[in-house]
Amino acid sequence: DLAPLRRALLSVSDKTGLIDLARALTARDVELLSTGGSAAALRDAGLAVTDVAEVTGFPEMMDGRVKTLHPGVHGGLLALRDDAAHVAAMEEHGIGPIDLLVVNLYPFEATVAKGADYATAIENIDIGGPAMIRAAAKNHAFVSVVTDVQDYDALLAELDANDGQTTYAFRQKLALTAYARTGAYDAAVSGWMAGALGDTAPRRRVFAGTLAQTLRYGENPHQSAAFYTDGSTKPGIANARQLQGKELSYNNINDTDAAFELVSEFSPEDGPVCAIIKHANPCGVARGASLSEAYSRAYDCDRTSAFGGIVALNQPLDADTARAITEIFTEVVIAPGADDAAREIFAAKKNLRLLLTDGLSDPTEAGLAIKQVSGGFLVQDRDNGRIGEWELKTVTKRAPTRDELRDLLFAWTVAKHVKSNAIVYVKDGATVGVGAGQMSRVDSTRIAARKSADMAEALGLGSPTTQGSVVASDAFFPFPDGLLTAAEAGATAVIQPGGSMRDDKVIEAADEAGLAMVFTGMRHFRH
Ligand code: 93A
Repeated sequence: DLAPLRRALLSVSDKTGLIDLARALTARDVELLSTGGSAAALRDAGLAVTDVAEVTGFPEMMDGRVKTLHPGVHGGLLALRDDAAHVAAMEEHGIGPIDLLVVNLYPFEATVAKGADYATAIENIDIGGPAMIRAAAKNHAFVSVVTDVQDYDALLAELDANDGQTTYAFRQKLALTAYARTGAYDAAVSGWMAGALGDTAPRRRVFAGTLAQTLRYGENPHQSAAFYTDGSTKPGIANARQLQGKELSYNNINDTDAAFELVSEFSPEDGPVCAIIKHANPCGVARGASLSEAYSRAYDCDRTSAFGGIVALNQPLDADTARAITEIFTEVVIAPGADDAAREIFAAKKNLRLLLTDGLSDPTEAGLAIKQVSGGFLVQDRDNGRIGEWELKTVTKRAPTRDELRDLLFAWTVAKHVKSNAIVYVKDGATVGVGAGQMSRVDSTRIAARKSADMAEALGLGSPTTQGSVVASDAFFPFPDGLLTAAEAGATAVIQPGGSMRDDKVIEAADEAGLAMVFTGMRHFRH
């Protein structure tokens, strides 16, 4: 057991809670050491404080770049109190022990998030803070280190419960938090530099995020879970404002992200688009003359699956659309905005979650996709590939008509967001059949067509909705069978990457069936 805390060093950029904490420490006869701005704040509050400059014998210098980097500080943090030689060194050099370190770092992440210029970002890289945090955390056998304003209360409660000291277990936890903080901090610096230099190669990146939210549970109730943000300030799930409804679950976050990333492929200038997502796959995506029409056409693709789904819109939610959405059970709606009338309609549905993003995400933006495997991470560039109409290669005798071409590109864009093997039938700017996540491409083709036929029957239509549709495949058809299944279902045109060993056979089959087929030369696997 350690003697009660006697000496603390407080050096914080975020002064939240500082005075209350310092007061509570003073009341316990803890001597306060502090750096420039923190010391001034403490003095303003009438508290007694010793300047670190007095401890180091040096003034803070070089615009504050060198304040605490001195044996007078680091010796006091690192000395082993039960080691005679360490204690002798402290005495010889006039170094007093520091029992508690309270530091929060220069706000590097917030500074770069605000779009600071290069020099400002560099100036906001904290050096002395992380050095002290790492020193104190290493010496957690004797020293408590607090790096999070949220932990001030817990620290005081711990002191109350343990005669003015912390327990070893508590200090261990603080040390763990401290190293997580300095690790994330340097990761943020490295990530910012990668962006600033335009060098986002996965091999030079480290990954660390900031804990944004502890989730009630993970994918299943027996899995604990949390949400970490990477510091991005762009529109998207991490920065969406939730206006109403219960807290998002792990699956909600995953599905809502999938929905929003998909709908963000469609610029608002190209007209309203709605995507409905279940289990991270779209069960309906459609354009409409109005937003509510886009919603109802997306809904008509697969009404059964849309129940309890996630709805994403590429334009602000309006009253008509809000009314249509509230007719069935929906988990989450995400949109760039919502007008007052729409908000009012939603307000009556307390459980419906509404998220606003103030914009769409940029599908062409570079980024990283990270996946965990046993014992490691797989890292790749985000799939920001897009195909323009001019890049398509017609490989059949018949070229697609204008209408077919428009639908082919729509189907291709949707297929990019469907788990492989992905097959997407589209007619008049609306999906009419989606086949997702099958181990065989021909199965995806069949399932999508069958679901479409079921839907046509439910809607009381005479013929399957795939009649006169076009079809997209996220990867090449290895054999003609999948393509012929689509032709049988009534598809008239096909978009796929091409590149199979048997492309000639597949093209021959397409010609025989009177299909128009274009190759993209780009694949969109999504596993
Ligand atoms: O520029 S620094 O890296 N050099 C230092 O020696 C140093 N020591 C503490 N920044 C340093 N700090 C940081 O100053 C702390 O991490 C904290 O964020 C900030 C507190 O400064 P002030 O008390 O003057 O507001």
